Amino acid sequence: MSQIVTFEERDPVGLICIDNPPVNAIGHSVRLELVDAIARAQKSSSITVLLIMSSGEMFSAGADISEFDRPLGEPSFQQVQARIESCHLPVVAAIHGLALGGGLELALACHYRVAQRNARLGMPEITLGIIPGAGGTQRLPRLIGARAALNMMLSGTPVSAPDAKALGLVDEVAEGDLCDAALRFCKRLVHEGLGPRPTCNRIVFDGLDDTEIAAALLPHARVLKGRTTQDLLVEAIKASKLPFAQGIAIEAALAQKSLASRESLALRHVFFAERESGKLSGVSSANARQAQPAAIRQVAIIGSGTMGSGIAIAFADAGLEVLVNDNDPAALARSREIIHSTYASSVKRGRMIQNTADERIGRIRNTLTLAEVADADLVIEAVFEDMELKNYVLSKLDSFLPPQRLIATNTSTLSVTELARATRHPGRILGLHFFVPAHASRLLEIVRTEYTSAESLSTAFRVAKRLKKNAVVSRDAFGFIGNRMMLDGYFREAELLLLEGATPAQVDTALENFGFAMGPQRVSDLGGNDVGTKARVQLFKRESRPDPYFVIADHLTEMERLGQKTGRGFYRYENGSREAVPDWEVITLIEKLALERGISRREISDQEIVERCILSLINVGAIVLEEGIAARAADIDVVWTSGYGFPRQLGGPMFYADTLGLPDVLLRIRHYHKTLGYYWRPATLIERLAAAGSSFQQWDGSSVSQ
Ligand code: T1G
Repeated sequence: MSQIVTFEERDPVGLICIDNPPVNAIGHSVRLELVDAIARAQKSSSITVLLIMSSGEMFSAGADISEFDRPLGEPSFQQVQARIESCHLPVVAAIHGLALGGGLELALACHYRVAQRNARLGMPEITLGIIPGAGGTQRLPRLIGARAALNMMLSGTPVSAPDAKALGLVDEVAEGDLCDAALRFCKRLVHEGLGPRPTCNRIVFDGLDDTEIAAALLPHARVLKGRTTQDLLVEAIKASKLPFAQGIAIEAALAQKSLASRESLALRHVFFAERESGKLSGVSSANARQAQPAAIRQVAIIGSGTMGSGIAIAFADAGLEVLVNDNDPAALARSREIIHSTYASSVKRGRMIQNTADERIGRIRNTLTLAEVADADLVIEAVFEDMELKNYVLSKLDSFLPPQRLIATNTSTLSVTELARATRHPGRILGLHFFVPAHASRLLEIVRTEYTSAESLSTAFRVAKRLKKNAVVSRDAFGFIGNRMMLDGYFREAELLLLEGATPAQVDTALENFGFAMGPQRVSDLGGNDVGTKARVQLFKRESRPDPYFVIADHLTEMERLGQKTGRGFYRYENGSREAVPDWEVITLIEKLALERGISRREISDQEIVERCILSLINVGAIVLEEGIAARAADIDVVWTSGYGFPRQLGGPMFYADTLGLPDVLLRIRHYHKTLGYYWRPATLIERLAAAGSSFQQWDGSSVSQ
């Protein structure tokens, strides 16, 4: 069995190195071998200081998350750390790349820490719905204070090595080769006669009263909405004031509680779902898996509207050269303004320094000449949503770009198959469906057709990874995955509830209390009701839908109530504010539309609103799986949690359905099928899984293995 933890003597230093690719996760075998290496070091007569470091990309991404669903084998983290902390030799951790979660906690148990200048150190456990469980809530406050420790653990965002030094988290920021710098540091310790310095013996130098805790929680309120992990975290950090043994016992109990929580099960599901969805292996045959992605250095965007400009920013942010083409100089000028103002607001919000903004803007060039995109490694068409225009652009590109060069369309409604079929090389055409705002939304739907080649798919996956976006493959169909479920399920039901008596504010509030970042009517007003109407007109060229299907939104568009951009939509927006004010004119319109359709209006409970909107989402999601449009239920969860604001702590609509239990889900869907009509016909997949006592997760396991 290959060793993942090695030990060598470099007198007077004992060098322990972790080598567990890809992220040096500290799983059971790493803990076992660490204890063994420490024991060997302690037996050695020649070494007087111990150095722990890792090879590969990073120090460690923490505990092995894939081990969480089973009892953790001995030695535990605490046992490994006790060996380090009580070691009679001074123990130094040398940190490069990332030291996250249990990885940082391992370093905290060491007596000294040296970090490479570009290293980053963080406690991201809260993003997994857990609290640090390897002493982090007890040792970090002892090093940097309770307030700073709470902030680091609430944000989950790593700090840079220089900031860590300023906080007192690391003792030295190393320049140049880390191993050399760390060995020098160790020898200096020996020379200066500096011995072990157990972190557990330190005292927390500051306190945390309720005002400070509330102040610390405030900046994270939006991200932590509907979450509970932060409460356990505060309790654990408060315990750091107690003697270490007591505090660590309290942390262990709270960590166990967080690990068993539904919130953590859901967030861990999303963690792995996001990693699985981005793999070709999940969506193609064995030989296709060998397909080599093309190298992408320069990207060209055809069409400089809002989406085109946002996509250009996304690629510039990823370090690529971008060429934006449009045949309208005024449009190119407007695009430039959008790009400049987007970066200006990032600088203003302190998310980026001016130099970086200038450098990225500098990477985006405009051209009026289509032929100039010939050297681009990838060309993305983002012109107006019109089949004829897109066909013209793709045929033009197809006529002069080399046959293997990937051409993508950013269409959200049109048939990618039809667009591909109109070219000479349909295999190199696919959809790259970005979401508004294209530079910030984490979701990218990769739309494949029956022609799409494995090379094109593999290149698209590489592009998504480079853009740090969650890629999800959709077969080409009406609305792909996300919009299909939104239109035929979630938003549709929201509109019908309005016709039956609920108000826009009631529907939005009910779903925001459920956990959505923003309710459907407010989202529609933000994106523009006209955008929805135009998209449906295009979609209906593929498949139609019977009335009432978005009659309210389409009437608002006719009335020029387009949403925030016109100050009136489902709500009124006074003087350009984003605050949604209910508007009786809309209620009057809804009452009229309901009367015309013989729909009787009644009191509707928030519970019914949430149930109907979420169950319709789940039901259409199951149909999308049945039709093979999405490959996995977990992919649908990635689409909705990273692109449509579905609460991550519920795991996405399909995972949520599993937590409700498919037999109960089916029962309620059948109830609505009886009371509301045909479009609530239960998906066969739900009927099958419920009858078999199975779940979407099990279905994924079986379907992927097919
Ligand atoms: N455990 C197990 N597998 C992990 C892992 C981990 N901690 N981190 C990454 N992987 C796998 C991942 O699934 C993927 O596998 C591969 O590594 C590459 O990851 C006790 C309890 C480090 C920033 O929350 O944020 O410590 O798909 O595709 O984009 O208190 O991974 O190839 O088979 O994401 O370069 C706390 C989680 C754990 C960090 C790298 N740590 N990881 O991103 O690569 S809880 C975290 C990340 C803990 C203690 C507690 C990212 C990354 P595969 P990747 P990347």
